Amino acid sequence: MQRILNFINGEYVAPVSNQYLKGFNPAIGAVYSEVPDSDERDVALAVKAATAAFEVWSNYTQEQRSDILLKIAQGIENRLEEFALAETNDQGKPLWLSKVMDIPRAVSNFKFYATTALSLSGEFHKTDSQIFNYTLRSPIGIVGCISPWNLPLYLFSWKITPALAMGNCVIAKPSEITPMTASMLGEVCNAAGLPKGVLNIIHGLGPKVGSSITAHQDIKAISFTGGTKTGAEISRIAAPMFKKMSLELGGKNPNIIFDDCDFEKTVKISAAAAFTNQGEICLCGSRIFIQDTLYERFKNAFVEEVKKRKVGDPLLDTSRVGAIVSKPHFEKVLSYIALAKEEGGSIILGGGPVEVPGRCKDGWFIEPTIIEGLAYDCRVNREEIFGPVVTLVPFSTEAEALKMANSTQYGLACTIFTENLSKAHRVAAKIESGIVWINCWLERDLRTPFGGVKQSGVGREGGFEALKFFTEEKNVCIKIDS
Ligand code: TXE
Repeated sequence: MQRILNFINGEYVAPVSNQYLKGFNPAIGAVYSEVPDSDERDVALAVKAATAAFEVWSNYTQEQRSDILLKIAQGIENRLEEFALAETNDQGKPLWLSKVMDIPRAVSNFKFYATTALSLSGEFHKTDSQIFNYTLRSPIGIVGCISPWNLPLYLFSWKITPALAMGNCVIAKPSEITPMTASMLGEVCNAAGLPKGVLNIIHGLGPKVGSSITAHQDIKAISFTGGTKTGAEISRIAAPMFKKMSLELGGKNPNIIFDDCDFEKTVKISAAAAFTNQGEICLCGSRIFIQDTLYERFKNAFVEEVKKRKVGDPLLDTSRVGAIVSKPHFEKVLSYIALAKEEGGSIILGGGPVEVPGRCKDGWFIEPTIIEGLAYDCRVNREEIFGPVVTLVPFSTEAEALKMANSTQYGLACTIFTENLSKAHRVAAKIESGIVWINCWLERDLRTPFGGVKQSGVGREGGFEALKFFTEEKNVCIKIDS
């Protein structure tokens, strides 16, 4: 049984409560770790450490901070296999995916912000020959970073690295469902020379210790990724305290396929967009809209392509779909498949749990599921399922596709497949989302603004956006007497 501890002031310490939550390995459906059940007392200790550290860290030069972040990146890279296995055991995703996506991206996040921070410049405006304006940018102070269970270290690092790069101290809370790799990061930070108290990692329940972070008066900004409902709860506490907030929330992303698409490529990319990471990525294309002239051909080819995505033991390289992250989420996803039948849908592939033999016989696995025959505005097509479940909906005109695609409360990402450039740009401009991929999916340039509209979030991460979020800007105007 692995006991996880909080990482406060550069040391691994037990929660003040000395109480622990059960940590599960979803592939075997069994408890394998203990997770601190922290509360506001642990937050208070972390804030004390962060306050003392801020004076030191904020006075490091940008280059000194960047050097340490680059050492942390190298430290993770040196232990990539170990981090990847820990991620898979905690989250249930295939090990090969942890190795090629999650952990390498965490390394890239540290490298990217370590280097991008070196080129963030201020502004200068010359009003006239005697009046000049320049901006000064300073760290906010102590910030809170709260991250989810689907891409644990990938998103944990995506939040803390811009904050650290700009001289802030961080109180970070990973999901209690997938705490392992965040916990391991503490020792890498110590080895890299990150001063103690700069990064504090606290584990525990969202409504308990997560809300204590949100509510703490000395924590001046909150960066959150998770469910829309949780985002609203965080806002309810933080908004009246005038805290800066970056909220990356849910999605119900449309994948719009026109009959003039590159067919083979579209089928393959649509399958990846639907089922990568068991469909547990906020950017997954879970509502597939196909032009009616292509519908039957696409449906048949898509089913055949998805059949290749074998569900299995995440430790096996042959497994394309791993375990669902938790029993409650497993049941939530199955409940939506049941709802789809009630709403008149037809299950054309999958539709239930999978018995994986051997060590995974008690694990939580669901077949990649494809549903057709649902109204575009039914609950299954409006609500975020966040699992290996997609729907197919035909459309006839571009206008109808846009109407259906834009019909949900979400607006995070969209994929469009067409070889007609004018149509691609026209549809991209009219889609209500923060991110649009044309003839591709999940191609990521970390310099680009990342985030959604409507109930998919507030603000943008990525590039200079994230660095500016974690700083305050001051304009200084000087008049020189003639
Ligand atoms: O997320 P939660 P969950 C969606 C997906 C999923 C749903 C809920 O639909 O089914 O959100 O997933 C912490 N104050 N996404 O329950 O609850 C919590 O401990 C402060 C999309 O995992 O939002 C965890 O660290 N913190 C998303 C983090 O918030 C609170 C990825 C996320 O947990 C809190 C994951 C509170 N009151 C889920 N309640 C994406 N956009 O990628 C919880 N937390």
